[in-house]
Amino acid sequence: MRSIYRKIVVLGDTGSGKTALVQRFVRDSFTVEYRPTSGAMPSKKSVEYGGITYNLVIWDIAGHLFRLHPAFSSDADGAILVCDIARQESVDALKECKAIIDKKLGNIPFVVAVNKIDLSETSKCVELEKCDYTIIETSAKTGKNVDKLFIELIKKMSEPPQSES
Ligand SMILES: Nc1nc2c(ncn2[C@@H]2O[C@H](COP(=O)(O)OP(=O)(O)OP(=O)(O)O)[C@@H](O)[C@H]2O)c(=O)[nH]1
Ligand SMILES: [Mg+2]
Repeated sequence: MRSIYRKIVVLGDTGSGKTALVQRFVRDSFTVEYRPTSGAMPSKKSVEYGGITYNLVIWDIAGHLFRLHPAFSSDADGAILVCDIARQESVDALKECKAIIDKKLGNIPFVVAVNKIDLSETSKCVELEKCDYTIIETSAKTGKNVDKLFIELIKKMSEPPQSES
């Protein structure tokens, strides 16, 4: 089977659940206590999709660092932008993240995780749904849609690059 390497960056506001989503995906576990990420943490996982093995290196980047665009984001093949459905400032930060990606990383594939849907009664982020993004409602706590989130990004990374319009 063909095997390829892909680097993914996980970006978003502090406390939105980036580390929890990566931990759920890679180790299928969840930690209730909040331990802020201090820099950037790489994790590895291999996933099969469409007859190809994707060897993923997933960089979980501390929320307070996303504006700095440090070197660990620069050669990313794809991005996951995470917000916390219950906190408006994390939705605002997501939009800012997207603008930074556009400017600094160019037209790379990305998906949006509207996380912590286990805490929300509506489980819809109306504001983001107006944008033309691929939005996955996730819960790192229950595991809901976490595999789907990564598979959607792999799908996008396996498509030919979109031309800028
Ligand atoms: N209920 C619920 N809590 C969650 C979920 N995801 C994360 N949390 C909690 O939210 C807090 C922050 O999660 P983290 O994954 O550490 O957040 P982060 O985005 O990595 O934060 P920084 O590293 O500071 O940028 C922790 O207490 C987690 O247990 C979720 O889907 N549901
Ligand atoms: Mg973290």
